[in-house]
Amino acid sequence: MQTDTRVDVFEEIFIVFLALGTLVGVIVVAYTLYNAYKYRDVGADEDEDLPTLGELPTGGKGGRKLFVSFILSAIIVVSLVVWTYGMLLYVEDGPGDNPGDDAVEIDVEGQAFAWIFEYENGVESTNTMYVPADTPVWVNVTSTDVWHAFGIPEERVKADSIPGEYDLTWFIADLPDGEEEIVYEDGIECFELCGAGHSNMKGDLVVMEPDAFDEWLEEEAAALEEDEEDEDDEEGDA
Ligand SMILES: [Cu+2]
Repeated sequence: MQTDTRVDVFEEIFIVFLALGTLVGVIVVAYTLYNAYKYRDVGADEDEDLPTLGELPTGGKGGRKLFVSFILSAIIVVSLVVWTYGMLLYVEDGPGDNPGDDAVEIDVEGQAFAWIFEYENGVESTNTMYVPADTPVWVNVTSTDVWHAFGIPEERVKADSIPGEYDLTWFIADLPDGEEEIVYEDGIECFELCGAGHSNMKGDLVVMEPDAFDEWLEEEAAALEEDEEDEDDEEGDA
């Protein structure tokens, strides 16, 4: 099953609004021009029965055109609202379960002025986030000091990074055809003015093949274990 990414959803919304807006715009302008031409001033005949000042217009057919245009507009607007709301609920709730079994969870911690990422097996990375492609990635965002905002414009992701609060959101990163890995340099940014280093509070997003991601995660975990063992040894020697 092909799951929509956030990028897909927002692109779809954009295209539907653009197409409908263009269609309605073309119809309105064309109809206006048509009427402007149809009722153009061709010079009135002397004996024509012209309306006089203060005379009420007649022949409006009970406002049928007005009624039809109003109903049409209402149908378009209401359908757009309902449809967009549904799409945004999907963006809010994520694909399938929240988070599903196939998903990857990453804890994100903002701190002045860096991003710390912690993966499910305890591995951490700073300012570089590694994610598997075509997999729902759930990020749980918080902060250790002041208010930040975690954002990845490329993936249409933004979440509050606030001390004591956890903002859960998700995304699915695509890998361009034939690519095994793609790096979005400075693809991660802070979107809340948080201090002197705010504009440097950036990170890279690395999208990898799922197998490569698992491998990387295991390697990092093994390295972590070795480090800990070394530390234990040193403590033992002392
Ligand atoms: Cu910040």
